Amino acid sequence: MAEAQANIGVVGLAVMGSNLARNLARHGNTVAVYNRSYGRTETLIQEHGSEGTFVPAKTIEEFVGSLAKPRTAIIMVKAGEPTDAMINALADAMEPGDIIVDGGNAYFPDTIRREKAIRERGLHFVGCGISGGEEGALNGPSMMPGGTDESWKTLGPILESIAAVAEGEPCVTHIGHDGAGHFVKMVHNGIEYADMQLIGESYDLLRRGLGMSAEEIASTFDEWNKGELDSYLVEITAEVLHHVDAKTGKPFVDVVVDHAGMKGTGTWTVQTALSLATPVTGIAEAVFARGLSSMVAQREEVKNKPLAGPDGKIAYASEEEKAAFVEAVRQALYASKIVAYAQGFDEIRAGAAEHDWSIDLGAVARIWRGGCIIRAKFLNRISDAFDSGEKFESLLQDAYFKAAVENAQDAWRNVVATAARVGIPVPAFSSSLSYYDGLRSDRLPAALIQGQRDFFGAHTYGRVDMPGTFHTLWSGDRSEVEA
Ligand code: NBP
Repeated sequence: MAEAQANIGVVGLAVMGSNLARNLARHGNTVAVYNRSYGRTETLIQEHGSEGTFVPAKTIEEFVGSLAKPRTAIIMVKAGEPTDAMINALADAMEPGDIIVDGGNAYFPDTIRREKAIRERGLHFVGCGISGGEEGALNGPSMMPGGTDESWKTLGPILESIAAVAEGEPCVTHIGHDGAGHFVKMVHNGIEYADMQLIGESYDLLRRGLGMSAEEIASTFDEWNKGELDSYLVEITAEVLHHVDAKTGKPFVDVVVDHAGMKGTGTWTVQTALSLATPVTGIAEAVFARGLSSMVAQREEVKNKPLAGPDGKIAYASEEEKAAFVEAVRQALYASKIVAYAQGFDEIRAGAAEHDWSIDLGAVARIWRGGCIIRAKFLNRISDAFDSGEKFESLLQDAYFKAAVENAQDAWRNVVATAARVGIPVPAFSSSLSYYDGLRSDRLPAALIQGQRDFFGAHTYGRVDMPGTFHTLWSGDRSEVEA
C-alpha cells in the first residue's frame, strides 16, 4: 500500500482528467491518479510523469490509501452511470470527512441527489462545474464548485492553485451548497449557446446579406475583438473564418455540414428556466436554432420544394452604406449579448431563490473572466454592476448596460427589421429585442390573456384599480364577482 501522501486525487484519466491531473501536479500538488483501465494511468506517467509528483494506483483501494486526510478526489469520468459508479466505489473506500468531487458535466438535480446520499454517509460531495475544455483543464480552467463550506476549506486552495487567473484573481469561487456549482455551470453553457448563435447570426447577415467573403468577415471579427466585444468566442470565430480547407482550398466554414450538434446543457438551461418561469429567450432560441439546423428531413424537403420568400440579399448603394450596416450588426450583437447575459443571471438568481443558495453574482461574473468559453472583457462590467451595491432587478437597469443598450438600439432595430425584410433568420437578435421591448412596455397584452383565461377557465384576474381577485360571469349576465 502506498504511503498516504497525495493531497488530491483524480479518478478518470481520459483527456479532461489527465490534463487536470497534470495541471495539479505542475502547481505543486501531489496527485494520486486512478483510471478504470490501467493503460491510461501508465500513459500519463510515461508521458508526463516528469511534470510533477504523481502517485499512480491500480485499484480504488490503493488510490484511496495513497491520499492524505481529509482525502479529496476529483472524478473526471463519463457523466451519468459511470459517475455514479465511481462515487459509490470511492464512498465505500473512504471515511467520514473525506471529500468526493464530481468535475464532470452533471445535471444539477443529480448533484443535489448525490450530495444528499453522500452527506448521509458522513462524507462531503462537491459538484464542480469546470469550463474551458481540454486546454482549460491543462492550463487553467474556470471552476464552479458547490458543496459544503467545510469541503471548500480543503478544496478551495487546491482549486485556486490550478484555476485560470483574470486580473490577478483565480477564476474559482465557492458558488453555494449542493447543486449550486453545477447549476451555474449549466447557465454558463446556456449563455455560451446564446453567444455563439448571436455571432452566427452576425456572420450570416454579413455573408449572405452583404455578400462579404469569409476572409473579409474574419477580419471584421478581428476588429470587433479589439473593442467592447473583446471575447474568446469572437476571437475564435475570426480564427475559424480565416481557416482555409487544405483539401479544397475553400474557406473551411464552407465545407462544414451546417447541422449544429449539442450535448444537452443548453437544453437543461432552458428546461430549468421554464420551470422557474424565467424567460431566457436568447438561450432558448439558440437551442431551437441548433435543432432547426439538424432537421434534415424538413430541410431536404424544402430544398426540393422551395418555400417562397426573399433571397436574403441586403442592397446597399455605396461602400459607406455597407460599412454602416456592418457597424449596425456589431451594435446589434453587443445589445443582444447584454440581454442574453442579463437573462442568464436572472436564471441564476431565480435558481438561487428556489434552492436556497446564496450566490454572489458579482463573483460568478469574475470567475467567468478567464479560463472559460464565455470569457469576455465585458464581464468586468457585469461584476462591477453586481458589486456596486446598486439595487436592480435586471442587469439592463445598471447604468452602464442601460446606456449601452439604449445607444445600440437604433442599429439593433434596423438590423432585425432588415433581416426580416430580406429573409435572413435572426431568432436570437429578434427575441432579445422583443424581450427588451417587453420589459419596457408599460402595458402588456397579458391583460387580454388574463381576460381570455377567465373567459374559458374561470382563472380569475386582478384589477388595476382595486386589490383583490375577480371573475366575470361570462356565460351569465357578465357581471363581475369577487373570487
Ligand atoms: P469521457 O467523458 O470520454 O469519459 C472517459 C472516462 O470515463 C475514462 O476515464 C473511462 O475509463 C471512464 N469510464 C467510463 Br467511459 N465508464 C466508466 C465506469 N463505468 N467506471 C469508471 N470509469 C469509467 O472523458 P472526458 O472527455 O475526459 O470528460 C470527463 C468528464 O469531464 C465528463 O463528465 C465530461 O462531461 C466532463 N467535461 C468534459 C469537457 C471536455 O471538453 N471534454 C469539458 C468539461 C467537462 P476507461 O479509460 O477505463 O474507459
